[in-house]
Amino acid sequence: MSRRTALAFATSVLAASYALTAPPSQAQSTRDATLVQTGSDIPAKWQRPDADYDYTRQEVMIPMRDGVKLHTVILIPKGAHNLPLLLERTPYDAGGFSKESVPHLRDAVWTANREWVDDGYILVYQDIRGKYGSKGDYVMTRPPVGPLNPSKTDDTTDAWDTVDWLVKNVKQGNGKVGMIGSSYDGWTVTMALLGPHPALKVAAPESPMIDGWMGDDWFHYGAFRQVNLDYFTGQTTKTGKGENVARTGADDYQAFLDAGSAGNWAERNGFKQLGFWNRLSSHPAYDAFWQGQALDKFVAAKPSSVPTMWLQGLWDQEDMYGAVVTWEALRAKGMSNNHLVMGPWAHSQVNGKAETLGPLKWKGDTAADFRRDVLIPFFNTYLKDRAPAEPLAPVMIYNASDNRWDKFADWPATKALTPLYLQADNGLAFQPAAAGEDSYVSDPAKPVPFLAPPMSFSERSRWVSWLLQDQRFVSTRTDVLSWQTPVLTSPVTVQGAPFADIFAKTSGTDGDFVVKIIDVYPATVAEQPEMGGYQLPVSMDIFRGRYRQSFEHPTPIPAGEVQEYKFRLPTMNYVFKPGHRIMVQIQSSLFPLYDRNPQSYVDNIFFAKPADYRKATVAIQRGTAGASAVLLPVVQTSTAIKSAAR
Ligand code: PG9
Repeated sequence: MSRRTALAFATSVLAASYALTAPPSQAQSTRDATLVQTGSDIPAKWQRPDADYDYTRQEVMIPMRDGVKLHTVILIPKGAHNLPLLLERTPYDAGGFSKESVPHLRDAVWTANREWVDDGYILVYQDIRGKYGSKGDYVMTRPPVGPLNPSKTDDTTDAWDTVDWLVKNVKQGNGKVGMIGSSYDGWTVTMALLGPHPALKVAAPESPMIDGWMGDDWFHYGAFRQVNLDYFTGQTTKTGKGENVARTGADDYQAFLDAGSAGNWAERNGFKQLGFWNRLSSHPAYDAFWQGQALDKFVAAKPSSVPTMWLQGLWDQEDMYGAVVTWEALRAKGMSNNHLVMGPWAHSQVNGKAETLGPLKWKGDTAADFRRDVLIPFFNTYLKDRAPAEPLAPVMIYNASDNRWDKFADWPATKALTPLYLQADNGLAFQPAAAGEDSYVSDPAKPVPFLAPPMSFSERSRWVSWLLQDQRFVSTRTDVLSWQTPVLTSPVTVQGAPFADIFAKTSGTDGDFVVKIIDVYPATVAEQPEMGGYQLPVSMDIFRGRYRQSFEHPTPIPAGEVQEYKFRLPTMNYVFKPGHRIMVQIQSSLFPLYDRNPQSYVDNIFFAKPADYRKATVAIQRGTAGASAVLLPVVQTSTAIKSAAR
């Protein structure tokens, strides 16, 4: 470097270091102001230019009557005029229901909503109180205003206030609103029906959570569904998405066995901080707490005039109970425009693709076809004054055996229940059996799994199809008893809700009864070889024995005395085909989905102690003294079964 260059270099370094050390005000005054940013680089509110978008996305905070504001996303097609609004209220992040920064509305929404976009709807998603972007307190499936909810607001008033705001403020709307949503969101639809705004013209509760004790998410006839423990933390540890409970091992069967009781699992994992867990675990029986939020009773007490389509999957692994029972309650009240649809679907599958379920394959996409041909035309009737191509049947239930939709003017197709009796030598027939019993030892240390271990509740594909699982994985266990008909020579058609009517004695003082109605496939099936001999559950449920006389006031089972356990099983529209057999299976656990019954009576099973869990010998009765049977709404009977009866 020459001397001159070296001097020039030194001067420039000096100048630069002066500029760096000079006070900012001086730097700004002597230099271009765009060189320095004084505030945050993030604008207070980013306005996304939407010139290339075919819709506008508005996020608003809608005020409720008590001043609490609910975060609401409104998607309006550009150029919209006189369009109806489709409203979904959710605890699952309204903002996430559509993608941002996606210029075409069809691409921004999820599968089921594309068809509504195509038909011309304004889509509205709202976070319910206390979840995600909404203000206020969150209460799990907040009970209606009344003894369990002393405030002046609930999801009925919040839906009313939201609809009111929408029809007054969304200028592109036609003043008519339809509500839709599955599961929890189906619960919010049902809540809206308890006091609907006049602009709410049509509703579709899909797999709605209606009675969490009888047969929807939390319990089935008093047996607790431990899969909800992750749900409690997911929903109630944070305003947004909470976490699942941490696992120290890969197998939930072992993890829940090691925990002992559900209460021990919960409390070791910090659940004492969670209000809903504390309330639920203090009310194991069907007392005022559960009765006071059973929505079928509320809906039937004050039927709305809003045309409603109650939707549910035939193998719905989460909310199998509510839709059909509420439809029945309204039907009993003479409500017209009350529709029931049961598809060959798992939970919420109505909103996805439904070409298959477990091992079963349907003709086409039964969910997309249904949405296009039935659901959207139903909404259009009331929101667009567009008459459907053909009148809608009051009841549509998929017939999985014949692979088609069956339509009914009324349901069940028959009110008569035909007993299918357990027989000696593991037979099953429509004619009463001679007296006898079949017994097994139920050991809480080795409960019958609901899915073959190792298993994890988070394995989605196994979870959505567990109700269709081939039961051969347990039917050789000594604590699982099976009875089956001879091979059928003509079809047996069952249309309605069957009942389990089991007479049993146990050496314990409490116990659970799991009853399954199974379609046993022929030993070989040419069209689908993997179905050879398949034991397909068509209807099953669990019943906690202490509730055999009263759901509200449980009582110990007198050890060694025959008792009757009678309970309704999930609805069927099913044909047992020639070449198949009907099987009934009984066992005393379905673990870890359901918590274990200690089999010795304790006040609150959530907090049973290790010493309370005891083996019991369970004897299922046959014959005149206790003729155990499943009671089937049979509309067509196989003579083969009758003649084969012992
Ligand atoms: N089955 C879920 C649920 C509904 C209501 C309460 C708790 C859980 C759901 O899918 O939303």
